[in-house]
Amino acid sequence: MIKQDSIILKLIAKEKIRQEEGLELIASENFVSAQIAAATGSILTNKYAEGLPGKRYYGGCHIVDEVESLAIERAKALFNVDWVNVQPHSGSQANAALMMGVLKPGDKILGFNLAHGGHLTHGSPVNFSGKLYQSFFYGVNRETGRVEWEEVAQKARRLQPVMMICGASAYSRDWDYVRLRAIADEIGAFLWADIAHPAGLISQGLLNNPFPHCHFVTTTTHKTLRGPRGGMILMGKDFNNPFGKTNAKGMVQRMSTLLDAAVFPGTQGGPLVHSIAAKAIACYEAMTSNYKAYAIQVQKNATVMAQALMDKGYKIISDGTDNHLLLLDLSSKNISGKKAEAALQKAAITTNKNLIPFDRTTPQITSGIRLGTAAITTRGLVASDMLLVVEWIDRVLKNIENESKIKKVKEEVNKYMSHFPLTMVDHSN
Ligand code: DSN
Repeated sequence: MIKQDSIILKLIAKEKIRQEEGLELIASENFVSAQIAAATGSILTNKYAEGLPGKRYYGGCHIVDEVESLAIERAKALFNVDWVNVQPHSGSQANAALMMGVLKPGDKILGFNLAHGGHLTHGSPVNFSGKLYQSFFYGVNRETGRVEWEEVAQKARRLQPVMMICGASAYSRDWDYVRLRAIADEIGAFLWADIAHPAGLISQGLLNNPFPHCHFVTTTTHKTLRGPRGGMILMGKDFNNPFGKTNAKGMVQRMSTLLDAAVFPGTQGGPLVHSIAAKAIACYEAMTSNYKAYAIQVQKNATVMAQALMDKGYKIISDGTDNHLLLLDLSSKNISGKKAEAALQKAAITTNKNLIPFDRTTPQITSGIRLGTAAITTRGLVASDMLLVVEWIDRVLKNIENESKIKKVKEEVNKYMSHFPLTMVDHSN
């Protein structure tokens, strides 16, 4: 008989309390439904299933074939696309496979600067993407805090990258995929959108749709999409996704063979079937009216939170948000992101320190914090609650050295969140 690992079980129980009692504002986190948690913790984790449905390298895959086929079909229906690979273990793995499938080592890529809100896997020199490929970056305009498309066009013309990348981890504005595609076509580049953060909002038509314009799209499944930790690679419909100027019918199918091979055996071994099952459930949930209402509320909550912070005199990069997140610039308050994150954590408000564009500090210190509404909206908080959340943030930041005032905020947060128990989070219907 296997002895229970009481140490880890206790730690899980403690973490549950931390999640339940606190205010989760990390923009990339969310709370999954009971059925997604059950699938993630299911016996499907026991199965090896290298290959694709119907084409496996192991026996006994007939049931997991059904699981993966369902995940693929649901993801295709949710995003209205032609092709999906649901096997990437994470967003980074999806991006690694995509780049391996499309690029040769040494090819030029043009992505959004990590220091302005981009992602490590879009060419950062400390990441495989900046080591294997020649990476160049565009950023935001210093005055507007937004990506200016003409600046991107000028860079793209000068650098002639093989692939242009759009998408971000800490950028609160929408992307002009039509404009970016026109730039890509002008220089004969591929266009790739990484929608890891706003995927859930995009799936509900609340932000611009990348699929008709981008050759490739990658995403995670655990942020606004509210599924298990994991990634996917997708391609839009062939008829309006014509791969450069050739308008070649069948290109999606040809590229899909390359990309499937880039996932396995290119960059991964056996897929995580338990996670794929949970992705299937996430896509199912995301096609309900309940999820649509949730996504609308996420966006509304972020807009209200940004405005409430600005009303209290805080600077938000780009002066607002289109999506689920915002970047709070604390440079004029003389508080580092590191210090703000630590003080807020003492009040059970979880955030992450974040570089702001043109930051004068380092990624370990930073001049900002990133805030997101995906998780608190799942807990049930609505627009009027955002005023309270901002009040708490303001009180902590104004009393950053005052332990007793911060403790008082923590008590209020804990009490308030007890009305929104995690066990009540039910995404069904
Ligand atoms: N670490 C993720 C985020 O917080 O946005 C991106 O990979």
